[in-house]
Amino acid sequence: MGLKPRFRFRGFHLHSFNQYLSDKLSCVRPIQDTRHSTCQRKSYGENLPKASIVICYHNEAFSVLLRTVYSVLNRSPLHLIHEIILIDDFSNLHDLHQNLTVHLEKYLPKVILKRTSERLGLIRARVFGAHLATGEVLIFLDSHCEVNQMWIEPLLARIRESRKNVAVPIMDIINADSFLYEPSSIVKGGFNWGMHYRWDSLPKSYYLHPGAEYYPIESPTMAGGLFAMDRAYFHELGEYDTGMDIWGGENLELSFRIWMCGGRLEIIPCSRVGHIFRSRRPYGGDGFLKNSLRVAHVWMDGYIKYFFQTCPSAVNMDYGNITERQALRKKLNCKSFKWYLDNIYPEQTLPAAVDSNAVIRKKEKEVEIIDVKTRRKGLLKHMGSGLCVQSERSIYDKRSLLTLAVCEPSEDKNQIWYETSNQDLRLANTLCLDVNTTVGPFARLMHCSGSGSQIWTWSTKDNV
Ligand code: UD2
Ligand code: MN
Repeated sequence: MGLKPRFRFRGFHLHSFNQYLSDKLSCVRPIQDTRHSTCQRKSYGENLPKASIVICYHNEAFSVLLRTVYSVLNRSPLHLIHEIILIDDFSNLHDLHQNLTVHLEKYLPKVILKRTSERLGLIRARVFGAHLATGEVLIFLDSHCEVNQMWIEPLLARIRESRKNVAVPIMDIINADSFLYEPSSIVKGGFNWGMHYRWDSLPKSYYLHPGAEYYPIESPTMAGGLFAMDRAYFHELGEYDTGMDIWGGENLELSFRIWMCGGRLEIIPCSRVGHIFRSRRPYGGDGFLKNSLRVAHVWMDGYIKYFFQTCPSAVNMDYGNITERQALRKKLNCKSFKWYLDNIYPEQTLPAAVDSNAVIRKKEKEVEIIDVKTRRKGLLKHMGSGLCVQSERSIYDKRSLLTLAVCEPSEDKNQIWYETSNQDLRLANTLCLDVNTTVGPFARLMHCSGSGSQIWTWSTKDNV
């Protein structure tokens, strides 16, 4: 007998994914091997360093958390797993801690579970977990992942090559509604001047290199949740900024620090880990703006002005004391942000001057406010046919494909595009023009995410 709809929705409300379905799936399940076939033939030798896997969570769904742990145990050679450390960041979900304790004692005695004595937020919780770890390498995972075949070997092999390599797997997608495991394309990490992480596509030339399908790719930033790093190096490099709260910013901070202070950050195409991407964070609290300010003040030198230009509400916000982190930058003798942009992220552009019509838009269910400015608005006219681009369905319909229709330069919102300071194009100032590269290049409407798949440039100067 199924649950009444009321209870099905409860799972969505608590977790922003289909918990009802997850509870019905086994915690051990086969998933598609999404690696390139060349990866399947590679081997990495015997003497790989052992890893401590650190997984922090606040109010994670029991079935999803267990599936994360089981996937690690079932798809890694056990001699490479020094330990799995679960950090319960002061969850208050009924029975979660009790059920987990019982399950681990009964079935998984090697998995360590520690609970924090107050809500630390994911950044401090990770530092707490890293201090308990004793393996040679630290691997952080979010609590809603499934690792794929041979995910761990290529990460560890890269760290064996150099302890200053920080290795990031390709993040596949576990669909939040259907729980299907879907491959994602190979992209790099970047950021926009609102200090949001974004995915940047690789230049076409990348695919022409022999071995491109398995060779590590230098990445200016990482998404933050999944990476492997030599444990002693993590401490040497200053762990995380523990002045940061709950969520956000630590991924860019660590990325800048790695590159500017002598390390390397790489995406490893042969390592694949699925992650549930949610459209909304279901738990309370967020430190994004304050955390980003700390990052900008410590690491970005004069370039902080572009952050303020993009996000004026940050200018007068309190961000706490940063003297320790500034001292760390000095101690480690780190390079300038200009060096980082010139050498590691040359494709980054600076925001153009913007007009003063600030459009403050609330994203999803008021999770955060993004300051986005409109540069101009108008129709997108196809030169050949003289037709205009519009949404196939409603302007509010996510995933809607786009079609060409007779231009209606009136107030019909269905054809009015807003170009913003984020370099994206918003239909009726709502959803963004996005390219889906997973199933071939299709243009569609999606929530604005600041990702590389939503950045557009003009091909000729006067073509407005
Ligand atoms: C991404 C990262 C995430 C983190 C974040 C920026 C991936 C896959 N995820 O957001 O790891 O870097 O960007 O900060 O790259 N959690 C706690 N305590 C809290 C809040 C969250 O332990 O107070 C846990 C949470 O249960 C989850 C992890 O931290 O396991 C990351 O949180 P998220 O999944 O909400 O973040 P995500 O994936 O949107
Ligand atoms: Mn996550």
